Amino acid sequence: MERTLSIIKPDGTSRGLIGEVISRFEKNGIKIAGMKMIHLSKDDAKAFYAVHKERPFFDSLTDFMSSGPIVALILEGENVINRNREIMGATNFTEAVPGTIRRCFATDIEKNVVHGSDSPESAEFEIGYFFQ
Ligand code: 3AN
Repeated sequence: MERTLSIIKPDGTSRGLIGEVISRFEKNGIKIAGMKMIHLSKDDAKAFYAVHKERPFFDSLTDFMSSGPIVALILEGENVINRNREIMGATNFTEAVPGTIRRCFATDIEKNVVHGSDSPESAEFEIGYFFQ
């Protein structure tokens, strides 16, 4: 059994996609083991995305992630880190597999509705960031 962190980003919450995203996880047999709605400050977003601090999109990404409420979810299931990445689709929604969350709902490479941990190490850090 594995755990990962998913986030429904501000574009997802403001566009009424919370239920849609959660139902995709549950229909895939993934258990929701924790859930929190939070409005991150700019500093919170910078701390969460510290791994990207040298990237050119860091300032814009942290502005976006602190622009409205998000929903942080702990997902639990077998191989759930990789399964969640498959359900989300590629970072760039134009390259994402049809039927994935990002392909269906993302509007640009930044506003791509969901986040998901990409490794066991990042899952541990990211779950600990939101759920003490
Ligand atoms: P993923 O969320 O698919 O793991 P990362 O970790 O490379 O992608 O990037 C984190 C977030 O940064 C993405 N979800 C997206 O919102 C944003 N992002 C990634 N690449 C770009 C880019 N080239 N331009 C703008 N924003 C980006």
